[in-house]
Amino acid sequence: MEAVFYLIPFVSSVFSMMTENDMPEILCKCFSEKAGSITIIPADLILYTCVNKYLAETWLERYQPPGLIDPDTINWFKSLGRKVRGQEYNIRTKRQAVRRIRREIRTLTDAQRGRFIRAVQQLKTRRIGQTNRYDALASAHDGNALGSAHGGPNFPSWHREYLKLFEAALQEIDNQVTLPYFDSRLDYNLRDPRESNFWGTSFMGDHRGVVSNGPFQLWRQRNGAYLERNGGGSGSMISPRGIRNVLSRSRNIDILSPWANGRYGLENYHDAVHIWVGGSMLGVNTAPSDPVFFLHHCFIDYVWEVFRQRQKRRVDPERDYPFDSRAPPSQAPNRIMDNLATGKRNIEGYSNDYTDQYYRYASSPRTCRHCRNNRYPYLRCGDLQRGLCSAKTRPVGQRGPNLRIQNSDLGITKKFSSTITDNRKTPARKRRSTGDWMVYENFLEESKVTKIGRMKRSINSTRNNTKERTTDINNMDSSMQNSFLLDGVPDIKRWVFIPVKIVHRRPSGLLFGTKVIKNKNIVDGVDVYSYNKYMNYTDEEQQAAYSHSFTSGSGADKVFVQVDGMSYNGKYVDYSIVDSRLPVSESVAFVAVKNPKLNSSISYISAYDSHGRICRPYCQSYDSYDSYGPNSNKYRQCSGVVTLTEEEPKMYGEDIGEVTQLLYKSGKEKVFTRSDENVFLSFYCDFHEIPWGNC
Ligand SMILES: [Cu+2]
Repeated sequence: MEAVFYLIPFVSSVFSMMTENDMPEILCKCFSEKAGSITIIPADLILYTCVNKYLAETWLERYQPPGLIDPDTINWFKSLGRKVRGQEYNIRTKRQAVRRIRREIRTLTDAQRGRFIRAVQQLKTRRIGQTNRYDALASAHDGNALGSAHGGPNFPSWHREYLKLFEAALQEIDNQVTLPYFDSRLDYNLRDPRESNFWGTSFMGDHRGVVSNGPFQLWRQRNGAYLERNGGGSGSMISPRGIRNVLSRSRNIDILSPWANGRYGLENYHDAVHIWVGGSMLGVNTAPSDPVFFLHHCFIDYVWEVFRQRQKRRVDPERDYPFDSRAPPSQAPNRIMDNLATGKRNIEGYSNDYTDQYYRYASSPRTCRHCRNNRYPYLRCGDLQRGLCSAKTRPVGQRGPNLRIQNSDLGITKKFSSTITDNRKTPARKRRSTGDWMVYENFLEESKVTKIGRMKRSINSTRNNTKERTTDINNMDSSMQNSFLLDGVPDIKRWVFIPVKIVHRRPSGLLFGTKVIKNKNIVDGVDVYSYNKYMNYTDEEQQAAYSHSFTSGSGADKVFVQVDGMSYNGKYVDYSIVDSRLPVSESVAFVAVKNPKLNSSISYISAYDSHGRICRPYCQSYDSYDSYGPNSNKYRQCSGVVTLTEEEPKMYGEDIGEVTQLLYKSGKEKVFTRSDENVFLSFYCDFHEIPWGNC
């Protein structure tokens, strides 16, 4: 249908086998609708929303999700639905509320948490139809539900029913279990949320790459890929201020997409956690493969419940289902919920029955009076100043195997120890930040600065000068894991690698520790790298960034490059390291796209930094080769949607070595010059302009 025309590549040049496409209309329209919010919310949230919208509307042309049509699964879902209703019936006849209580996972006893985790593990081992129960449930969050359960008024309702099914499935195994929630505000309040006990071995297990410890270690997704996380790349835990923003509204139309785009949008805050966890949680169709999904969504449901309770003073929450032509038609109030087989209509997810009959929430231990004196062994009064609880951190030994990669791990020590000896026996001094710090426009915290012209002041304000913002917290010590899932099969051979050039300009608001000494005195407010005549760029308006994100005092920072299959079902993310101290820093990232040998390989490639800001795509324009020669390396702004074909010249590599050869011709001396004519795509990260062109 609609999607057919995206599959016809727009051939801009016959010279290359990589060509630029026009941006699909769904994507382009979505970007231009939301572009106005880029100074309020990090643009990678807009990217996330719009890419998901495109993927939701085109899934049928791109792939067949497994497991949705399995009759055993459908019957089981129906029986779960009946069980939920049976519960309702019993309760009604006894006229007694025996609602189950859902609690924050850190407030459960070890025994309670253990039972919950064992029930989840049981779901994964007990079979249903062609698969196991866990995967059967996970598969419901795919296909039609991509579009009818996200980006609109049915987001909280569909997920409420979905969580209820999941909980009923747990209760089939252990009747005492309820679904706990993950209040990520408790982790936001940590200096570094990656250190939270939530990622400990008796909770969710580690967040670095393939999940290789904890109760879900080496789990497989329903398509055979490993369960993966890339914690703390970009994205954010949910800030207390963010929740206050949402709760300051009283109508669903003010907090739900597509009407609420900015700081009141519940789904935005939810998205930021999906991005923070990364890996399996990043793709909407793979997200429920991670049990974290259900705990995170349970918290979103908790927040929505608080919102609904507050609504009761003014509005009837059961009738406050916003719907108009801007919302996806599949989210019409009377349409049957997709994929859940319980026969409920979308609007029925707004019914009070859920929390009147089935469950209620124990309030979250947010403030210190709830978590003082070790009342809960996994929480502490972490933010004394504001009196807020935070998660405790994991023991250092539990923070993952690759926290520090030593040479011996790479097999290098042995090889060189006989020839190269290091006589310096003194241990390397642990570098700590000496007060390098930086500020960002507050995302997820209501900003005092909303107008472009006032940004300047915020950067120099005293509030932002707190020494608390140290820079030893950042994501520079973690790598990146991809699933290599492509059209349902995880295999690196289905992908090929392409080089992507990153040109990064120094963001504003940074101050590094290299002080300028002029005429015997320290010059305030500048460092050696910002003290120059080359660019006076640092005070200008720029895109919003996550408030809880930091740049290393060394200047090292990551720019992520993300690939989303436009003609296939696959996602790939990697990063390139840039030096944020420099006025301009350039580097190359390698990302994978669908192997063109497997037919149509159209990908949307985007780039964003670890603070959520988006870079602008540029494509090589070869049509100027007559006047400048073919190596002119002229780039012009483009959509980022590219088609890769098998035609010559080959602009991809089957592995990283082959791509490297594209950039540096073989030969001993030749590696000193990189030839960019084989780099089709480049990203310009100056964070100052709206990164998307007009439709
Ligand atoms: Cu979802």
